Amino acid sequence: MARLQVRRLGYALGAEVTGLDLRQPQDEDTIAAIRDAWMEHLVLVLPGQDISPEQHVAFSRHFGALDPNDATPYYRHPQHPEVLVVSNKPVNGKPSETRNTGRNWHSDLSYTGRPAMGSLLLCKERPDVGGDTMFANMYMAYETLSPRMRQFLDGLEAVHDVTLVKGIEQRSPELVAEIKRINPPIAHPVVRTHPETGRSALFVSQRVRHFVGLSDEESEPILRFLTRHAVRDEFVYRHRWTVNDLVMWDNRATMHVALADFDQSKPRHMLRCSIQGEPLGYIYRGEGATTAQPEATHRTVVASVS
Ligand SMILES: O=C(O)CCC(=O)C(=O)O
Ligand SMILES: [Fe+2]
Repeated sequence: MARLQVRRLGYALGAEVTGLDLRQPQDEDTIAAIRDAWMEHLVLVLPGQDISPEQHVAFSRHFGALDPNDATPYYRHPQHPEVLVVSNKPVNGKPSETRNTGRNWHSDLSYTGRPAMGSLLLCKERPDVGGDTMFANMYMAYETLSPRMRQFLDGLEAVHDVTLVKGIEQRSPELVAEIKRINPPIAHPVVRTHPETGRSALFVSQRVRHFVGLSDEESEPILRFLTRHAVRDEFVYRHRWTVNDLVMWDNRATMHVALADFDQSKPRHMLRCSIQGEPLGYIYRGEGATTAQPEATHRTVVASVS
C-alpha cells in the first residue's frame, strides 16, 4: 500500500494527498484510504500527477462507473469518450464550446437524471494568474440553516434546468437546441441523504429555476438566499491550480464554480472524468406547479400569446 500523507487545505473542506504516483496501478487498500479521505474532506488535491488519459480513466474507475458524457456529447476527448475536455483552446479555428464551463455555482450533471457522484479534473495548462476553482461544503450549508428552514426544505424538490448553465447562450444555437433536447428540466430533492456518510446535504445551485409547487417568483428569493448562504467564506475552499494537479470532488456534498478572472487569450486546459451517480429525480413536466399570478391575469397572458 502507498504511504499516503493527507494534509488539510481548508477549514470547511479540501485536503492534499501526497505519496501517490498515478502512473502506477493502485492496490485496493490505497484506493480505500483515498476514498475515506475523500468522504471526509470532500475535495482532494493530488499534486504532481503527470498522467495520460488512459491513466486518468483507470484511476477514476476505482471509484465507480464513469459517466459516458451523453449529456454533453460534443466536448469529449476524441480518443477517450469518458474524458471531457474543459478548455479555452480553439477547436478547428473556432472558440471552444467549453471555454466558459462551470461559471456558476453547480454540482456536475444536476440537470440530468444521474447527477455525477464525483468528478476528477486534471490541469494540463493554466494561465499565470487566476482561473481558480472554488468549492462549497453543502453539509455545512444545510446544517447551519435554522431548524424551521430545514423543515421547510426537507421533502421539497427543485427543478434543475440546463438552460441556466451560465454562458450557454455563447454556444452555437444548434448545439444549445440539442443540449436542451437531451436534457429536459428535472426535479431533484432539495435535501439529499449522502449514501456513504448518512449526512444530509443541501442540493440546490444556480442551475435551479424553482421549487416544485412554488412559482418562479416565490422560489427566487429563497434560492438566492440558499445559494449565497452555501458559499459563505466559512464554507468554501478556493483551489489555485498547478499543472498536473488532479482534483477530485464529491458532487453529492459540494458545489463548485470555475472563476473567469484570467486572460482568456492564455490557454487553460483541463480534462475531466465523472463518476456516474445513482438515478435521481424525474423529468419535470409542470406537476405541482402553481402560479403567483391571479387567474384572470394568467388567462389574459395566455390569450395574448395565442
Ligand atoms: O474548469 C474548472 O475549473 C471546472 C469546470 C467545471 O465546472 C467542471 O469541470 O466540472
Ligand atoms: Fe463542474
